[in-house]
Amino acid sequence: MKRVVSGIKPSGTLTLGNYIGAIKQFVNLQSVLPDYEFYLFVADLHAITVPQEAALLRKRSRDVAAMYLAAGIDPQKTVLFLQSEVKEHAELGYLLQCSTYVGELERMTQYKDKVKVKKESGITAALFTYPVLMAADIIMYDPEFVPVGDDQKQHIELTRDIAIRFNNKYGDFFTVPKPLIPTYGARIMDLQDSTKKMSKSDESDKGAITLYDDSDTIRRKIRSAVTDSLGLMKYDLENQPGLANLITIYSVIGNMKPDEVVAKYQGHGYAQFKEDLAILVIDELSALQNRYHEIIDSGILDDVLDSGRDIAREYAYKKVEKCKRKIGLGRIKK
Ligand code: ATP
Ligand code: LTN
Repeated sequence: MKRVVSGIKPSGTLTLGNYIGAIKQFVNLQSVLPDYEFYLFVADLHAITVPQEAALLRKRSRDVAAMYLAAGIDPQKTVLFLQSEVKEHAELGYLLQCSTYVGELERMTQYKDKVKVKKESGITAALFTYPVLMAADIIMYDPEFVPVGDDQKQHIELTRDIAIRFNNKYGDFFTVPKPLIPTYGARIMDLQDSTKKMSKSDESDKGAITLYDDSDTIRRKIRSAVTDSLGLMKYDLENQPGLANLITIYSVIGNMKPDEVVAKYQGHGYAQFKEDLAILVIDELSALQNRYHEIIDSGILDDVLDSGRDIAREYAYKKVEKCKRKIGLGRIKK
C-alpha cells in the first residue's frame, strides 16, 4: 500500500500559513490520491524541544487534532494520532541518530535561525536532533510522499539522505520519501513583514491570522497588511511581496490562479481587493471554526485518536523490531 505522512507541532496557535501550506493540502490529497493510506500526527514530541507549559501543551495537542478533523481530514482514510502515544517514534529517532552526522544537523537553517533567536534562553539537545526525530516520524511508515510547506524542504532532504544511508549499509529497508510542496501557498508571509514567514510561535500576532480569529480581527489584520505604494495590481513576488502574498491567499482559498485574481481586480484599488479577501477568509474560517466547536467537546475526537494510535502502534512496532534486527540489536536465541 502506498502511503502519505505528515505532522504539525502543537507549539502555538495554528495560523492561516499552516492551514494553506499544510492542512488544506493534506485534505485535498485524500481525494486526489484515493489509493493511498494517510498517516497524520500531532507532533507533540517536537513541541517540547522548546519550553512548553504542560497544561497548555495538552490543550493545544487536542486543538490541533480537532482542527485537522474540522478542516476535512476523514478518519476513514487517515490514521490520525498523537506522536507521543506511539513510543516507537522516539526509539527510531535514537536508532537513526546513529546514522546521522553532527555536521549535517549543524547545516539545518531552521536550527541556525532558532539558535540566533534563543541564544540567551538555552538551546536543548533535542532542538539540535529534531530533524532526526522528524526523519523517524516519516520513514517509520514507508511513505511515498510527505506534504509540507516550503520551510520543511531541507528537513525532508535530510530524511532522504538518512534513509538512503541506512539502506546502503543494511540493505533496502526504508522507502525514500519525496516532499510534496504546493505550487502556491507553500510559504505564506507575515502580513506586517513580507521577509518572514507567517509563524505561530511569533510574539506579536498582528502579522499572523490565526484559525481562531473572529471576523473583526481578520478584517483588521488584512486591512492593515503591508503592501506598497505602486498601486499596481500585479503578482510580483520580488517587487510587490506584500500584495503577492495577499493574492496567494486569495488564490488558494478562492480556488483560482494568481493571474485570474489579478485579472479580476485590474483597475480596482488595493482597498477593494483587501475587503473582498477579508470576506473570503472570514467565510472559510468561520465555517472551519463552527466545525471545530462541534468536534472539540465531542467524544468523536477521542475515538478517532484512540483508533489512530492503535493502528500506528501496530505498524511502528513491527517496523522498529525489524530495524533493530537489521542493526544487530537483540539476542541470539539458543
Ligand atoms: P513555528 O512557526 O512554531 O516554527 P510552524 O508553523 O512552522 O511552527 P509546524 O506547525 O510544524 O511549524 O508546521 C506545520 C506545517 O505548516 C509544515 O508543513 C509547515 O511547512 C507549514 N507551514 C508553517 N508555516 C507556514 C507558512 N507561513 N506558509 C506555508 N506553510 C507553512
Ligand atoms: N518539523 C515539522 C513538523 C513535523 C513533520 C514531521 C512534518 C514533525 N514531524 C513529519 C512532516 C513529517 C515542522 O516544524 N513543520
